Amino acid sequence: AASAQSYHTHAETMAELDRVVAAYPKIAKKFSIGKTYEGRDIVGVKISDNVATDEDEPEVFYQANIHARERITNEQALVFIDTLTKEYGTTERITKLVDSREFWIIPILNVDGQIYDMTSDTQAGRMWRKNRQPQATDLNRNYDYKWGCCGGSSGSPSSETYRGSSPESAPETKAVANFIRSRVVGGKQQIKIFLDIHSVAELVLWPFGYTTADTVPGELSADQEAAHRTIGREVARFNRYTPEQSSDLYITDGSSDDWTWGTQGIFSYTFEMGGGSFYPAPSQIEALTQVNRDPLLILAEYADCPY
Ligand code: 0X9
Ligand code: ZN
Repeated sequence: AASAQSYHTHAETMAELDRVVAAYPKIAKKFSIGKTYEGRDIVGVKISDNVATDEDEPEVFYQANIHARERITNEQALVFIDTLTKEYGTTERITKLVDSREFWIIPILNVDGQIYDMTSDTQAGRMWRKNRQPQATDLNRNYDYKWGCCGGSSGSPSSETYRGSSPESAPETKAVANFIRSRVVGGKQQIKIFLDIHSVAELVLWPFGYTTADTVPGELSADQEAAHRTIGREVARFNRYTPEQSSDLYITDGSSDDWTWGTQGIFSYTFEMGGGSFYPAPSQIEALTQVNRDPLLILAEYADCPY
């Protein structure tokens, strides 16, 4: 079951996804976006009514565990997948969402890093962040928008925020970007909401991270910019995280949400979950994930807002 007594290993996560798609074949289907550096599949679950058909419905994309040690984020994705499938047909709000959206949810994006972090001699984990290329790359600095332009990333492979040798030099970044680009149908991006789930600072962040400017002339309308911020502030009322533009936290270039917002026009957010450390006690999993039940539903509900 998804409400775990302990953190899911990668193998347990894959088994959980298999269980869900076997139990709910009409609304849940596995998909792979490609392979990691070490050759493992990066797997997610699509959830929708008529799940085998690409219907004309607003799409929602949630990714977790881009940073290896941020274990609670995988649990968040699994709990949400469990919620959508288990409550379909019984909770009206969820039935409506599953019927009118296509959800793409990837619980572990940084598969190699997550396995490395968890395959530790001690219970504590290795405090690993990046992927597992020989020049290990911070996937959240490797996206192809303002890459390396402005700060918060490093050109040094030993750095925790190494941006990689070029944009999308990490296979994991390239796979997810290719997948998101593939959702452009008839010239229109079908994904309307993007969320990258991190821990541990209890924040709701929105782009841009590369600049402190709160509007970017020529790229998006003032109305779009305002709606984008308003949605971020609204969901933060439910998880009680602090809402802010990501550059208010610190400058970052090449991050996931800057790319999805800046190049795809997708309303994009980053959550930093709580727990006080990268390895909160397993007994905290339920409470730490429960606070995001409404925020994850609200974001999906906004996928049809007319912007
Ligand atoms: O630095 C990061 O990648 C994120 N914090 S973490 O401690 N989880 O590593 C924050 C990223 C904030 N910036 C953007 N989302 N653009
Ligand atoms: Zn992170």
